[in-house]
Amino acid sequence: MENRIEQIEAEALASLSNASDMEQIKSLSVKYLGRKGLVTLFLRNISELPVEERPEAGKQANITKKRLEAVFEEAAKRMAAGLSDNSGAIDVTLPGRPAAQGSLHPITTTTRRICSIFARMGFDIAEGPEVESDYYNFEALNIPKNHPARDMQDTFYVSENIVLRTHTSPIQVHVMEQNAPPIRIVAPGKVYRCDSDLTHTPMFHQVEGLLVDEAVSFGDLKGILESLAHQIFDEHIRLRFRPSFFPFTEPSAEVDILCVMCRGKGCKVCSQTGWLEVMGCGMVHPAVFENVGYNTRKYSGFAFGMGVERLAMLKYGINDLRMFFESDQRFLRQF
Ligand code: 2NL
Repeated sequence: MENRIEQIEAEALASLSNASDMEQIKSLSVKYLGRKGLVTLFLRNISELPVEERPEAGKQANITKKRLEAVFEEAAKRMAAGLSDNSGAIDVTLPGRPAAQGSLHPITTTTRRICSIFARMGFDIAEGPEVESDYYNFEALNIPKNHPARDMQDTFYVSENIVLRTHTSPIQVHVMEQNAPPIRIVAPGKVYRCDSDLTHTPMFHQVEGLLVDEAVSFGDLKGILESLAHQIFDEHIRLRFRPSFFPFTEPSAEVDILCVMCRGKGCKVCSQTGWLEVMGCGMVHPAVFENVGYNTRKYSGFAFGMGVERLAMLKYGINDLRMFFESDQRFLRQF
């Protein structure tokens, strides 16, 4: 008779392992554990067994009943949770969950593009800290103590002598301090200005460049920047150099490109001028060279700086700076 209850249990477990929906689990539960179920009937009929067999048979049947109750409950739970394979194994034939594909931020793409264009022209990529001393951010670059760029309204001060860099130029000062000419570097990175409105964000991205060697001319600078503009926009794009002022370059110039929207006819994007300002540049001021210990009679150099957000907006036709900072999937997915 002990064999009979073992038989019932084995049969119940085998049937359960083939059950493929909740309906089947429930009907098996009724078949074995219900009021007229096989286990229930077995227990009820124990009184008909020979007296000496009853205690052992009762004990066995109760163990089986408990075990089956637990197994049925677990199977029902797993089925309800959508784990249809109630044997506990993983169904390797199920298709995998699709992995969402990310994409690079347009600022990253644009920065990398600019850097790779310069890398092909023989420039190294240099990086540096975003928190800088007043000396590297201003003093070494010939920005005097009373210069408007140092005002509290433009610069985030960490303490009296420590600032969030307002440009990536300090990277180049570090490189010049530690290396003799010739120098050919581009310095990409985040920069910070205490400024926030429709066209300014407190953090934005810059790429600056520096080339120092013997007999470097403004003509070299023009050639390099023209090549850059041709590669970023197109080979027919025209450049215009307008005289300007930066404390760290002399002479200095602002670089315009022919408006990429209207090709010079005049439109909303270029404020009817036909030109777009895209960067600043110039020949490195001798005072900067003196600060890093370079011989100003032997060496000359040029430097330039551009805002990555502005270039990316022109390149991709984005008309709202804030799009770059909102992490909106519908915007980012397009790149
Ligand atoms: C702009 C203008 C510029 C520089 C950056 C530079 C760096 C060193 C020495 C001299 Cl170490 N100059 N950088 C020069 C001219 C212009 O940036 O409009 N940036 C967004």
